Amino acid sequence: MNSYYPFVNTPLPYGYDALEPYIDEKTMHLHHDRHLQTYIDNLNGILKAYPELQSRSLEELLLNWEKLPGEIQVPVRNNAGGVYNHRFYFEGLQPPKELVKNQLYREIEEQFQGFDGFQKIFKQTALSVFGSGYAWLVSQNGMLRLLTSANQNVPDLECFTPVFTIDVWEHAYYLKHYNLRGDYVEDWFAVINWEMAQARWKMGESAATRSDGFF
Ligand code: MN3
Repeated sequence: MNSYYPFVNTPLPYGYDALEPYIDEKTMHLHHDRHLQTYIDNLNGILKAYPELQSRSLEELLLNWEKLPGEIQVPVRNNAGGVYNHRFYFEGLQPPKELVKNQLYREIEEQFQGFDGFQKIFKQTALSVFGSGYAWLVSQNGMLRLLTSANQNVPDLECFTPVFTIDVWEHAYYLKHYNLRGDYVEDWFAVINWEMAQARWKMGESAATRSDGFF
């Protein structure tokens, strides 16, 4: 996965149909090849006119968007966010397989009074996103927390380490689940990549930092 301009749409780490029957092939095609591609194209289009920003990583752009030239602050936030969030979402999934209860899974059980309790509260969180956005499991100083973000906003990467996320924009589920976001959330639980989630959780303490010398 490349993190610098020009950004390219790296292939999914599994087949488009690999998440069936939970997330359908057509949705994955449209979601990766069209929706994510559009954010990548838009971000490259913006940065084309700002060569001084082309050496900045995706994370740096997101952490420092308020220091960017005024006219591109919101477009960079939206489009770099769209790239980051979609990559994070897609890479956090895997074909359905038997659940291995790893350390992260057990930590969730402990911090949320059981896995069923966690699923319930995560689903409520995902349902609470008004309109389009994401629900996240993040860690902060060893504590797991649930967050939501609107549109293509990214959680504050300086404070939180994202562990996994669900895209609850309608384009992520409408073809299969219609308006039933809750059913999509339940299906999504079957395709979480627990090893990836655990690796992200463990990387937590090497969190990104805002750079004072951005300009
Ligand atoms: Mn999406």
